[in-house]
Amino acid sequence: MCNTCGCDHDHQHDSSGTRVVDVNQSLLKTNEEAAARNKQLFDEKGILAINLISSPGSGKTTLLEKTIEALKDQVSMAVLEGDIETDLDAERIRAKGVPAVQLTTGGACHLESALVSAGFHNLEHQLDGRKLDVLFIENVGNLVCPSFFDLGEHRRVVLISVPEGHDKPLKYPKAIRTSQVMVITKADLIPHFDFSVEKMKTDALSLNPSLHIMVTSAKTGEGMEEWFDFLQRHRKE
Ligand SMILES: Nc1nc2c(ncn2[C@@H]2O[C@H](COP(=O)(O)OP(=O)(O)O)[C@@H](O)[C@H]2O)c(=O)[nH]1
Ligand SMILES: [Mg+2]
Repeated sequence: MCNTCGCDHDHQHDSSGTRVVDVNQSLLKTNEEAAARNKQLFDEKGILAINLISSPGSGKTTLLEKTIEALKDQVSMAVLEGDIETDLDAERIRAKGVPAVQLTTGGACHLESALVSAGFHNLEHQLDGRKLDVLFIENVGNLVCPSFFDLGEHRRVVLISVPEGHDKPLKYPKAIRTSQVMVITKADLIPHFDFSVEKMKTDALSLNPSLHIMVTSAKTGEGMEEWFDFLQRHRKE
């Protein structure tokens, strides 16, 4: 119940008495409805949709490049690339021989379901009827905003790289709580940082006990098999 206006909703008012969170709630509700439609479409088409979230530079695009190299002959993949500007990441994916559509948010720090829907329809034209097994959605580099927006994905994967520090799960709890998988990336750099894998795992599991945690290095290949197995096990038949 709101103490300011006495209505049943749990919202806040600014200094002029105007309700401030209703707009956000309505935006989130609109997004959730579009996310449900996305998910239904992905289900109908037998596509496993994966939403990758992380800070800029944690290694999302690199993980996708390595995944494509390893699984291209067995798994049909495509990528929706979210960025504020440029189509540099989509170009990196296309260079590996996989269709990619760039979603530029024009300043927004996260992707929303309506943009994903538009991007997916664009992608379908490129696929020309070809069945897709896995759709990766690389979110805008940001560990905060993307956690609030369901895109209709089946699995949300949060990446945190070794140079970012092992304290990040506690500092960005929403990203950890809303993800099913956490990939610790750049494990090859552990010797160069004061980084405790155990501390990071313990903190992350304290926020989300069912989180599946992997430790990987795209550079050395460490842990990559576990990631590939995960994708193979969860793709739809
Ligand atoms: N040492 C090391 N560097 C990596 C690894 N994965 C990615 N990088 C580097 O991290 C930088 C950012 O990677 P990128 O995939 O573009 O991150 P994104 O912004 O999350 O998509 C690039 O210079 C990559 O070469 C890794 O496993 N080990
Ligand atoms: Mg990227």
